Amino acid sequence: MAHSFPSDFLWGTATASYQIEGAAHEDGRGVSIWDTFSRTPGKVKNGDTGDVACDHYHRFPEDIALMKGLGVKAYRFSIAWPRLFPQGDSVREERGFDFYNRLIDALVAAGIEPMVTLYHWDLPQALEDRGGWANRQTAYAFADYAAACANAFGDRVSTWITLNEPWCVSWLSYSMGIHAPGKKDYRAAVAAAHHTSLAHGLATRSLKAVNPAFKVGLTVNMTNYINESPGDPVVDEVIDLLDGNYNRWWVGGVQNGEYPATLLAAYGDLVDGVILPGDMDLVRCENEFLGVNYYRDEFVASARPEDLPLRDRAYMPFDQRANLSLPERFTGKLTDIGWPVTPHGIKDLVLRIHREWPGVKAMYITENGCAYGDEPDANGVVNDQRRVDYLRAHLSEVSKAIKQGAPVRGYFAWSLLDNYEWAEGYSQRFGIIHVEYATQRRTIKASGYEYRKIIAHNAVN
Ligand code: IFM
Repeated sequence: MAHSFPSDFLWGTATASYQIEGAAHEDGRGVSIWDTFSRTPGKVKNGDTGDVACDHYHRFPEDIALMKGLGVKAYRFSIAWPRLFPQGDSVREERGFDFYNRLIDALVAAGIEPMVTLYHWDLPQALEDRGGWANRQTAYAFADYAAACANAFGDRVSTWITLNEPWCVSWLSYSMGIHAPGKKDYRAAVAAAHHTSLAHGLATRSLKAVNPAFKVGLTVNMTNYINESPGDPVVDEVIDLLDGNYNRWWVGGVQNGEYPATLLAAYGDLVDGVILPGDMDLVRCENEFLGVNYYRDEFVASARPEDLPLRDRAYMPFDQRANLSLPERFTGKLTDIGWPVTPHGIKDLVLRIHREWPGVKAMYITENGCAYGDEPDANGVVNDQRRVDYLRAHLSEVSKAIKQGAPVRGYFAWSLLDNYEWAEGYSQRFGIIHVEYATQRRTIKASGYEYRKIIAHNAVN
């Protein structure tokens, strides 16, 4: 059965600056927290850094030609803040602005809509040295940076994503210590969770002050928490807190000016002096869309004594009372990074968003994809059938959700290219285009050709 899409559905691909650009020391780019973190022994697999990555800084014309060949209509990329403002202050680096001008001009010339993410994790190190996202001032610095981008690129860019995955920016980075800056500080993570919300609200206003017709949204990573131990009240309670922490904090903040009450109670006095009077009026804002990144569902089960050693993953005190996503309990397929393949989850999620936050006018799936390590065969063909299956299955579910009323307006495959997968270094490949890092040779994978077909037919046939 064909799963079709509306005629104006926006087909895109997505990347992020630190993951693909390379040229880390060129044209006056300042040091970012990922330059520092990736050089900290033990933090990133094989000590990999983004110094060269996919060398997109020099090879973007080739990458745009590849996108054009696939029939891609829009490209979601991020701007590296330290390329424009190396110290995170008001001192500009014009060569950084020149790079993004060249990139945007080339996209427009190719008939591909540029969709800009302003923050995909490469914070100027100078700002981190003053507390990073745990410091309220970073939200204001971000709003100034957003205004500078709007003034520089707003004649050609009309759709803006403020931050990518604020949950990762706060919890993965300041509490779990897995991403830069690698802190394990619960208090700092709570502060970062609020300051990223505030940054979104402030930046939305500074973008709209430049052009009220801009379309502005936040991209959140969201999931469905599946209860594996129905009847255990502790699991119900933990799921409510996890869901509040991961799914409801940012969407509820932006839409309704409210954070989940049970979560605020769990954070207790950690929010005192962080959420200031009037803040929630700044966090709540008018947005044209919500960006949704979906990869997999999560499974939560009652704690078993034999699982205890695995529970060092817990990043919040309340998380210690149940087991989250233990892969050994999942009987379905896993991708190479160990994530369950749960395509129906993308439909459940967007329908939930539509139901619970009717104020969300439109959604873009700003990321969806999977890690599989398929390499070119003797004929140079990359037959990544598992990614073909993943793509088709998820898009079929998106099509069903749209038919059931979810206002999903576009889909961005993660990722255009194999790239730097953060703490996993280059060990995980998410691209629909293979990159041989030693030569920078690009090879369209079977999934890339499948995506081209889907775009051309506007349907999964
Ligand atoms: O590679 C990342 C991306 O930067 C943010 N979202 C998830 C992707 C896969 O882990």
